[in-house]
Amino acid sequence: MENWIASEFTSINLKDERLNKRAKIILDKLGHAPARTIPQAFRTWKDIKACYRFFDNPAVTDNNILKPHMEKTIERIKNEPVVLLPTDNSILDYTPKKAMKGKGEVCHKRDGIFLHASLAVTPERLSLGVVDAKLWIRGVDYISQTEAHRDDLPIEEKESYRWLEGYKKSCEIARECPNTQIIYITDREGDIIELLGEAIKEKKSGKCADIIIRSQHDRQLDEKDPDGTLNKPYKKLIKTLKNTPALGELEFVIPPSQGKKGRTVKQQIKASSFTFRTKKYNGNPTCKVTINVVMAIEENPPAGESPLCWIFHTTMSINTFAEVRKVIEYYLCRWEVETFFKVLKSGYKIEERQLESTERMKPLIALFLILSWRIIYVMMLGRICPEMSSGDIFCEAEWKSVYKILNIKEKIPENPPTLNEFILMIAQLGGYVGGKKAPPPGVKVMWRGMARMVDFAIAWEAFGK
Ligand SMILES: [Mn+2]
Repeated sequence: MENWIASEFTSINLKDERLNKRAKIILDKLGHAPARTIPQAFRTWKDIKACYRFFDNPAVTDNNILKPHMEKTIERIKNEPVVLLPTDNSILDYTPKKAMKGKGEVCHKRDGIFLHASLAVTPERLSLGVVDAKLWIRGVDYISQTEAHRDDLPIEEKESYRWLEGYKKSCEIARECPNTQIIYITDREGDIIELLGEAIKEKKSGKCADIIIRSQHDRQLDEKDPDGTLNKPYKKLIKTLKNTPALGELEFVIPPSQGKKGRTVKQQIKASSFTFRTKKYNGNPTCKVTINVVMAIEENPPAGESPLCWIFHTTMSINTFAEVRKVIEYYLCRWEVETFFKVLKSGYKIEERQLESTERMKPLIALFLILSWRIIYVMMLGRICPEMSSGDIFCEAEWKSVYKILNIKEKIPENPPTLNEFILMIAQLGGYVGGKKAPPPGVKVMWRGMARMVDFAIAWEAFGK
């Protein structure tokens, strides 16, 4: 078994020592076989049956599986001065799995499970682990409700409450890690007035998580508009922000994609504090929320291009250009949670897997969340700590077998290669063609390479060195 699994699962408690042991074996086996089904991964009928029985056990829940990993993640967070918690929602579509019980609607005519997860990431984009993961199924009454009815529900009963729960969890982590600044990050879906209000309230009461939320709504400000009309007497956020003087400029290059040429983008950076007037705030009419807002806007896009514009709500300070730039840079790390979902779906093929019911799927998905994190973690660690020894991350059978396969005529060195060298070797096994100008290996070659590495390591252990 790989070392990291034993250490990641030290505190696992499924109320039965045999189940604890089985959890480690299953994680190890599944990790070895990114695209293989359970029967392919376990080979013998006895092991396959033991695996299915494991997921049948009521003590085996997604929360119990994730708990030890989350505890380890908290330990890793404590060593960092700043940790970002990008959060997102993802659809696990099980429509073709007709026999799977307990599914719910995920979008029009499709059914499956929703996953709402927060990943812990450093500003250098090293992913530390999963700190929050909710696997949930939409109730049947949702479909019969009208949109107006859903709008009127108290926030606790809305589906969007998950974004608020994620923030509350981030605050708990912030209090558990007193020396780390924790920042909760969401895309436009998190632009919910109750969430902004909650973050402001928490900020006043002491140690909590900060937020960076991409804005979705052109909110009404608590300022009379001299050009306003009887129906629209108040100023609006976007127009007012546009008229704010710029603090500075950001320049970057967007690479070409989907038939579009790449181009250089110049954005003006603006920031100010605003008070929003809200129509509804958890049942209270016209409540006011004051929060910092950052805008990055392309004022002169090339002809035919629509201007690139981002607006963020944040509790972080925005007094200087450097501080504002940090808000934008941190937001861009949100991409890591997308990568994480990509590994889960394309790498570990989570939507192609099937157990009897969604209740049994949940702990299986939880195991794959841990494995998906691991791939991203190792890949980024190689970029951030290139000189670290690969022996700290990989076992002897792994690094030695890979070295030998790629350098068939050479003698295996006494000391393991550096992590960076070794990651390039794994990537090579996954089909990566390096070279001076090549970008560093991505997740796809990594999961392919790691799957092959594990097979070599097994052979290495079995057939001698
Ligand atoms: Mn989203």
